[in-house]
Amino acid sequence: MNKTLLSSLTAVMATALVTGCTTTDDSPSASAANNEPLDVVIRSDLPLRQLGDMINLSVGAALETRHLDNQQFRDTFVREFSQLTPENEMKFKYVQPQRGQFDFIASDKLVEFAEQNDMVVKGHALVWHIQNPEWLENTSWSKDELAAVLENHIKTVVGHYKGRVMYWDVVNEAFDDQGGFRNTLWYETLGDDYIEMAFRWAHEADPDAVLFYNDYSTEGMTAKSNAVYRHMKKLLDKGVPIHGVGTQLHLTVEHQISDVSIARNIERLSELGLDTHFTEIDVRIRDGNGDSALLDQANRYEMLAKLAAFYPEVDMITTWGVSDQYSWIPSWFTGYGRALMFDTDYQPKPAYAAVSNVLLDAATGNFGYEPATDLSKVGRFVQPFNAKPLSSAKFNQQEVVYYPFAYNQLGGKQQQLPASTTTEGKWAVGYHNNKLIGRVLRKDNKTVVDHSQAWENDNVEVFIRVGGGFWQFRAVVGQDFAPLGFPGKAKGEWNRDGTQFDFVIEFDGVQDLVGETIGFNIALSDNDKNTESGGRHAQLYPLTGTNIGWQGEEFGELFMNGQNAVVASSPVSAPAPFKMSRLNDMPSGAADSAWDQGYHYSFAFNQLNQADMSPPSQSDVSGSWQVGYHQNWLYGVVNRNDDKTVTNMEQSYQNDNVEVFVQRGDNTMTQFRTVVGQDFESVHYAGGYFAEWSADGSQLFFGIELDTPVNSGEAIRWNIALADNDDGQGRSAQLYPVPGSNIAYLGEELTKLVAE
Ligand code: 9MR
Repeated sequence: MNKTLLSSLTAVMATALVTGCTTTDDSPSASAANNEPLDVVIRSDLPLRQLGDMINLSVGAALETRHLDNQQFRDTFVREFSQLTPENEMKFKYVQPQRGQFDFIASDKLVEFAEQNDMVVKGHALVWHIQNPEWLENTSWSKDELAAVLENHIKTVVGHYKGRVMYWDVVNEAFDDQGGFRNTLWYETLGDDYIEMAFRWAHEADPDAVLFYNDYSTEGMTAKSNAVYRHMKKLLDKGVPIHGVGTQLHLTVEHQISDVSIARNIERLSELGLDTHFTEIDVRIRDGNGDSALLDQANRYEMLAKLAAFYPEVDMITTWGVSDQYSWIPSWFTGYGRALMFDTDYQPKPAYAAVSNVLLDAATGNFGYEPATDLSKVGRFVQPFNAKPLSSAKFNQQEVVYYPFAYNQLGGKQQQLPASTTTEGKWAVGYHNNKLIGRVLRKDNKTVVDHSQAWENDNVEVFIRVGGGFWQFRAVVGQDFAPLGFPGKAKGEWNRDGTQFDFVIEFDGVQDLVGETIGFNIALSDNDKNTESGGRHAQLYPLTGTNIGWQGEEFGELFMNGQNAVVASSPVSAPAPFKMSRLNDMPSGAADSAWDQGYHYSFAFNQLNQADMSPPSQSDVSGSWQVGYHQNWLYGVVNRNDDKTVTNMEQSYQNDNVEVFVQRGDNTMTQFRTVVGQDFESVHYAGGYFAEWSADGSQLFFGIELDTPVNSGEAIRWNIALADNDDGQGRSAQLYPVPGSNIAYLGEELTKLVAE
């Protein structure tokens, strides 16, 4: 490579890195939402409640009376918030501890406190399946008796606060995650009519009260939010007095929820005349995660504040607590905490700054945000791999995320992992300033390094694409990267037995990689033949594809997580999609020979372990999947290896199961679940569906009917997961074909399946 070309490549690369111009986004609004660096300096002197008042937004928090004894808590709450939700003390168990005996002592205190401090109150919650008194739970009620109990409860409580409590969560969490009615004490005896009755009785008791349905996992377009939408529409058509839907938003920092999905849900509820409230916001952080997690958290808060500021239909947002000193999170989610906007010393966190700045901009006419309206604009169908910031220029395995080598791109249609005895491995990349610092861990029963063609030897290859250029770095086992025309520095080093490879790629002309999303891929090659008698049988990548990384194609993405870093709002590289093959007939089952011709893919990423997504050992649990289509049906096969099958958990998702996520065109996403040995659970879905397991649970054959025939070349949004529970406690693994944060059930992080 000549010198001029070399320096111009450096320039291309440097510009791309410095300006972030590696993205092409035809939707400016989407990039305004996600792409600007986060501002953690609080720009306004005004507290949140005043900023909120300027745009007709109530900003509130949940609390208990005991918290008010703490001066710091009380000062912060009164200064910053204009809305109060009783976290527990208005629930059935507390206001009617004995049948017919109401106790309003605690809840009265909260309502009086709100009145003294000019706050609006949202009563929470009239009807729920949790926190009910024993007398209610332990009696077997007739339908009429239970209806009378509920009517008396609602009318007494709402009547007691008539004119003082303006908003009510009338019914809480009435749907399950699949979109069916949750089987609760209310539903068991009263059927779904209790929802309608509850709203009517609340309205009779206070015709001026604003009445809400409240639930979780309903913020975006999900099976559950579909069910809520449908049911609200049905009740409104019957004239039931419902005024809004609350969505709770108990999130984790790992969730990369898109504003687009939330926006669409707000809009469809608005078409029914319903407001949306964000009712129980918190964003929990794993203990031990560093400051960058606070910034990720601030990003989630910022997105919610933007949506609230943008939509007049969102006129109340409530955090589930005030400070990290008092929060339900640590006792409910072991190992998590720090979910709120104030820390345990009542200092505002970056999340506070993010919300304050959004409200300030909205109040002063400097608000450029507009949510994209089209889901297809979010073109990312594999989550970017995460490179975490390293505290020094040394690889530190406590600070990175491990990912598996998941697909054999040399296998043609047999893309699934070969048996673990031939080769397997995992890799992780971090960064420090301008250096990418990575490690590959490799297991291989036979090392071949003396082939005359370097690429036929056992080796590791790293592919990066930045701006206009791409580079391939190759290190044969035992050797450094072969020299190539890379305008920075690259160095690789193997340990003595070839089980560990450490590398550093240093970019010239850039100070710090933080916030960059670059094209990336990495491969582990295996040759098991004797010298010169043949080539590699496996080249394993974290992504499916056709082994054309060396031609600059089929790159994934690597995101430099860290301070102020936000993933580029549209993909910088497009990995190859998964493929479904055309079938001439409906297959007779998992053994049908038609499947031999199809694409086989791995279940490779354990989304339950966000620090090491590589799957457990193949004998513990492993599997492959494939999909074909015939006319308007999708058919699929799953091969499953599992040393222990658990199917007796009460929560069906905690059992060994397979979940399939399908979203076609403008339809909403449907999640299908089949526990090993059983048919798909029933879901709200217009078409047919079935799941059949072999007697030993090692093979699943399934079918899903679509509304119209599949067209060749058509892409559907898709995901599939294999869950494993080994000890009857909780699942140890949930394996997907792509990395992510286990939120496919929210309609998020779906991948792409293209018809051959
Ligand atoms: O934060 C509440 C916690 O103190 C209670 O112990 C718990 C009981 O289940 O309820 C918590 O609040 C819930 C709210 O009422 C409804 N949505 C989910 C909230 C978190 O579980």
